[in-house]
Amino acid sequence: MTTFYDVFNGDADGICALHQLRLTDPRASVLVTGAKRDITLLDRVEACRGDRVTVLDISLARNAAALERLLERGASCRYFDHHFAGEIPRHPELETCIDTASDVCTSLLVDRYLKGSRRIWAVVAAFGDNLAAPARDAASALNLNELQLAQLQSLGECINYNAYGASVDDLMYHPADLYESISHYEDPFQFISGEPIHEVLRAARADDLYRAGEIKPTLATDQSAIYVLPDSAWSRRVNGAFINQLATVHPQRAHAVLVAAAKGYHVSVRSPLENAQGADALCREFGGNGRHAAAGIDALHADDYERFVAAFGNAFDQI
Ligand SMILES: [Mn+2]
Repeated sequence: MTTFYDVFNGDADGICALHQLRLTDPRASVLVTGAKRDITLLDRVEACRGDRVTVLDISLARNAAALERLLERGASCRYFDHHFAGEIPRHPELETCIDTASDVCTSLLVDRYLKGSRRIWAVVAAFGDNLAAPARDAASALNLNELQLAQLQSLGECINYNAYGASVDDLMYHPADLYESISHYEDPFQFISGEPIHEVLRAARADDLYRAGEIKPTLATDQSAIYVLPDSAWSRRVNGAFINQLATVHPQRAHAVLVAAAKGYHVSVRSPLENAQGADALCREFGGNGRHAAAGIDALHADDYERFVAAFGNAFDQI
């Protein structure tokens, strides 16, 4: 008996990528997901010969050992992602669709793979990943009006907001449950009106953004700004939405949002939207990872704070 495993990032991009695939090819599957920062998800999969594993929106570089183990056991794997991959292994049972360009997300790669058949969910995901221009490009063939586009943008942002937290305990909905609710809807507008989820998340996100908006930057120039949020659940939930909002309001500026934690900080970095480069290289210097446009550091030690501030300035203030 073949068991199907669907392994996906718990954010809008991961959920919408899976939704597109399963609308096209419905399967009962084992769902493996978590908070956005739970990216070593392949470790949790116990697949063996004949099983089929689909992996969505988690870095291959961070899952390479687990992937190799699954392939050695005889499972076949399909891998869609837009994060830094490192060396991509070659194996007859591995199919990869990996593109780290700054204007794609995993759901747009799945859209390409499915030749646009579930395009509207890729639009939701691209908005969720703060890729508004690619989202609008992808939507251009769908004949949507501005109000509909705004609803899809809000849905993407809300699903994305739900994925932020130190662990799934911080989240309003477990991403597997959220996917399950969405999986019943081919039409995102029917999901918005048929379930309370969008409204619950929209209100919570607005509250959290209001609190974040009260915080003054620790450092701000024309080219970069750093914000430090307190050690609290609302900070951990909102930091992604907050940094995406900052990036949109100041497209020429790079941003870092630090959330205080027990021994230091959780860090999110966005390159300037108008020059989406540098975030990943900066974060890798401090043990983090990500994409050219958006990257992060799970645990920046408090002692490294000054060094990080200097490196952030070097990366973005002299372009
Ligand atoms: Mn993504």
